[in-house]
Amino acid sequence: MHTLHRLHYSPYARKVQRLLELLHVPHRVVEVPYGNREALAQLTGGYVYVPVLEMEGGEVIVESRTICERLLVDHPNTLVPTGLEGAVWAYHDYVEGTVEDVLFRLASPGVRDGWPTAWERALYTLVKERKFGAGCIDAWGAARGELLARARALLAPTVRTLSNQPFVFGEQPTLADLALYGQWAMLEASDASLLGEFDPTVVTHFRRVAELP
Ligand SMILES: N[C@@H](CCC(=O)N[C@@H](CS)C(=O)NCC(=O)O)C(=O)O
Repeated sequence: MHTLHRLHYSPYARKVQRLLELLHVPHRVVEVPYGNREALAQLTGGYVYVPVLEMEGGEVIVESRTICERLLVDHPNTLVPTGLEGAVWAYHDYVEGTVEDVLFRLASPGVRDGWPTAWERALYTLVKERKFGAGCIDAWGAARGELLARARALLAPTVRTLSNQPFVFGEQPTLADLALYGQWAMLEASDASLLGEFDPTVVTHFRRVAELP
């Protein structure tokens, strides 16, 4: 059985988890303690981000894009339909680049405040401040309205599409929907009310993808 190492709020890990479920791949999910990644570092040889997929045979794969590529090759599926490969992967990459760049800022204050220990809150803050500067998480909290407006504008074409059809590329789900699902899961993990502040279409899409058998 495969093992997925994840953090609950990680959009990349949640995308991989839903993919494992949709492909009906037997797996277990290990929640990595944010403040103690010793086991993860030992498993990977020092990589302490998530997701990490530990394959049944012992192979360890990091980077969610690489994990998805491998799972999609190993298990028959219709998540990257013939003829749409470029478009589906491009949309996936757009969500995890341009869209995530706004949404993680919206999610960060809630994710930080949700850690149960002072050490984890401090570590999360340190990781973000090393990259984005002192006080960045509080600044994003203060700019919530502006970030929401940017996110709404960015996602407006997607919302228009999803108000006319159930999934990004039509009647059937693709990897593009799983990438969006990961983002919705991150917002929900940060603050249960955040997702509802977008168009209700987004909430419906989140549920629709979450409930796919
Ligand atoms: N490009 C990587 C990104 C992985 C990544 O950034 N993971 C974040 C969670 S979303 C993480 O592990 N953060 C650990 C930390 O904040 O210390 C992927 O797609 O797997």
